[in-house]
Amino acid sequence: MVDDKLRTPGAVRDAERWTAHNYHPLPVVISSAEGAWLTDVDGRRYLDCLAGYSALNFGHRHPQLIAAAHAQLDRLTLTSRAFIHDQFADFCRELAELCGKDLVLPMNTGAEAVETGIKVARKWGYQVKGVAAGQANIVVAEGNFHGRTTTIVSFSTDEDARADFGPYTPGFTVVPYGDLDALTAAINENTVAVLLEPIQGEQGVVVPPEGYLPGVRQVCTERNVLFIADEIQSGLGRTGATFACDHEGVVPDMYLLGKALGGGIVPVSAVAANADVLGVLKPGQHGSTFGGNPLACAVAIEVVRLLATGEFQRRSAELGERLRAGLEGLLGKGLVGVRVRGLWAGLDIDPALMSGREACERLAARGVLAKDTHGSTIRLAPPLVITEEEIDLAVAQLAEVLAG
Ligand code: IF1
Repeated sequence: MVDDKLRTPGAVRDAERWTAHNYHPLPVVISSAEGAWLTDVDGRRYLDCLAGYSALNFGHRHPQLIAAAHAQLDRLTLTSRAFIHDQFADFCRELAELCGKDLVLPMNTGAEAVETGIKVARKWGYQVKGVAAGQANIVVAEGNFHGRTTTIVSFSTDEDARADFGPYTPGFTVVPYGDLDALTAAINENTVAVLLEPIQGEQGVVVPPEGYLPGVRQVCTERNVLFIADEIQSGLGRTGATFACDHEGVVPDMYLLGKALGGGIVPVSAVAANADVLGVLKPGQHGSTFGGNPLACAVAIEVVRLLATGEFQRRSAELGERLRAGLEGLLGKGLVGVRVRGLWAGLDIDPALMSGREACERLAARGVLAKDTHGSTIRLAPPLVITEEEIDLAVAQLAEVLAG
């Protein structure tokens, strides 16, 4: 029986009427949120197991982050980089220190950080490494997801993301993810960088073989190639460490950061690298209107300070083990694959049972919101403020969905 007093159906119709259909969202209309919980327009509550694709690592409306935003809103929101503002140096310094790098270049979206990394690597290749003009090449991985610009989708291996957006940007070589020999063989005198997600998010939380990242680090050092780690989704506490690269003691030449850097409040992204790399950029050669704006810096400073305590990394590591135990208990009970790193899980559902989308629809009906990646794979990425009881709740609801 359809309850005609519900506001959701009308709100879903209105959204569909007035927007391009570049997404196929679940028919859930959120009106408020706090911590790990969302409330829809009809007052129904959901446990958030997507966290804005890892942009909400600190939960919805974290008090310390909201307070910083409110305070800055009442003082100064935008200057452009034509001038300096009083939050800028603290943000860049504290983020550089968190990364162990000399310099930070702030942007807004993850794709802008990726594009910045590509441009800096190419310029470094010509001006420092001595690559022939216009010949710079960057090695990337099959199954990559680095954003949606025309250059980035030029090296995507996902036809949905790439088809009919040509002509494509040249200068990229795609190799199988996790295959160090193939990556090494792809490096030549024109290679300026290797660009990788340390764990592939959209591919379904694919963790590379032990030793792969250290091997990439070594070959990049030996061949004078920049190792660019896209930690936009894997970074900032998600995997149980500050960066996913930390798990194998690997330090890339460039960290690409985004999503949670903005605390789930404002878009904030950044490239962190040493001066011998970021120093190739001179005034007028790169930038953006909102990159490094006062509001973004004020929020991101608090994000960096939350991470500096190590509390969220510890929570993610410890609670991630509880999540892993719960999910591995469902292997053979509807799950055919489980990959977990901290509070980040990729789950392969038996395709004979249901698709990832169907599983997410059924989870939503049970008050848990998650997102499928491809086919019958779903990703769980709750805010790192989730509790043990809430993890148990999510696993229990998934078990019920899989049991049919
Ligand atoms: C969508 C995917 C996730 C990212 C990594 C860069 C970016 C992303 C590792 C670009 C962004 C988002 C984009 C959003 C959905 C989501 C996503 F499904 F697209 F692939 F998380 F897995 N590097 N990922 O994950 O950052 O420009 O979006 O700020 O486009 O549908 P952005």
